[in-house]
Amino acid sequence: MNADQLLARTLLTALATGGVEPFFQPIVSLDDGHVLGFEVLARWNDPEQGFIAPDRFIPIADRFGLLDRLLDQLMRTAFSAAEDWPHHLFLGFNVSPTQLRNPELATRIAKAAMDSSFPLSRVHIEVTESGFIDDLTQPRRTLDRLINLGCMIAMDDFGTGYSSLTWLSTLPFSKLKIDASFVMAMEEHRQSRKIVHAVVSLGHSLGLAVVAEGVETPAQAELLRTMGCKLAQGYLFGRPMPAQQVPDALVKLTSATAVEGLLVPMSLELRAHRLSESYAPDAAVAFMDPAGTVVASSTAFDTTLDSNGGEVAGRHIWDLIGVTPDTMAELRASDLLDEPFPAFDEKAADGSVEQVHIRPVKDESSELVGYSVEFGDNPNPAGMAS
Ligand code: G
Ligand code: G
Ligand code: MN
Repeated sequence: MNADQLLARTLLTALATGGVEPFFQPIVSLDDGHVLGFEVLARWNDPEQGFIAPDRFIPIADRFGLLDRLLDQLMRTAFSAAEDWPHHLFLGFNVSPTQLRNPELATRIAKAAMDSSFPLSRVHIEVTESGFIDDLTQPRRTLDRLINLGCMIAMDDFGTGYSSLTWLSTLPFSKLKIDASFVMAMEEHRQSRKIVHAVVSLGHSLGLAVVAEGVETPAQAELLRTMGCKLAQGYLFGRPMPAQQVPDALVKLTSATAVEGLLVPMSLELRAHRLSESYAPDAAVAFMDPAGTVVASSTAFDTTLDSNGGEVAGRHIWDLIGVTPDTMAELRASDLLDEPFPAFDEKAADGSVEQVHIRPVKDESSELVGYSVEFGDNPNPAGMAS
């Protein structure tokens, strides 16, 4: 018996004795960070061999025909664990293309859900386009049956397979998951950014929900949001976790501060960072959020206000220069009327008098994200054509 056969045999035993456990990774809304559901991922901790990576045992399970048992086991455990979780959450299960050829698959899934009284409308099926399949007749039939039962079908790892577009046009998907490799390369590589953007648009134009996988940084989340991507999954929001940790994670991910920490202030900071690159290095400029809190400032800005160069980020603008909290409303009004907010004079720390310009900063969809505050006489600095 070779190593693979041995592993398959150990896996078979593990499946019978509950040695393979479902882990849950949150899938969140990029609009507000709320959890919409979880992807269920198999984790195998063997008493003798320790943790065995899915990348090792999934292909073996596939080759030895054990994936249906694995799915059955994961579903039953996951449905039972999810009994007390909020009832709007979906669970997404991975199904390999070979499993779709099995005419019994839909029945087995329906039975597992019904035995646990878990609504099939909360069952999502993620199909990886991992192998070449020439005949899509039975896969299509299986997916149609699952849809009739109320399940939602997702195309997993989009962009990495052999014939993504053929699959997309032939099989009844309603969700598309962009492969993590594109998302992770997005900040570094323009090409990946363009691919992700194009895939988001493609998905939406086909009426599909689009999920970005592998989101690890707030900057990636922000980029995805500006691209119109509404759903995301990745370490930034949560790693795959055992069922016991899910209730706590739901509380954390739902609390307003967590959501802000993940998405909102970073978005302006990132924007401020980008904008500041379009200014001269010695420009005295700061960025504040729509409520008047400074989120970023240049060194020149800090020293103009305070010759010691004390940090101003985090402070209210009215504590720093001669405006009042009411100024925020005036700023909003002049923006609505499309009128520039009048420049005013401000006494600098060194005693000189300089003009201050406050201008709105907009995102790609013309939403107000904050204001720039700049010392100097330049009424129209480069890079402010936001
Ligand atoms: O966490 P991650 O290392 O779980 O998973 C690695 C790979 O294994 C991924 O491609 C994932 O889709 C796959 N995988 C994880 N769990 C399952 C499962 O239950 N069934 C199938 N078919 N694939 C799985
Ligand atoms: O192939 P599929 O998309 O089903 O697999 C999901 C895989 O991606 C799992 O192995 C999961 O552990 C992994 N994963 C999920 N989020 C992240 C992430 O933010 N970064 C990395 N590197 N992997 C992730
Ligand atoms: Mn998946």
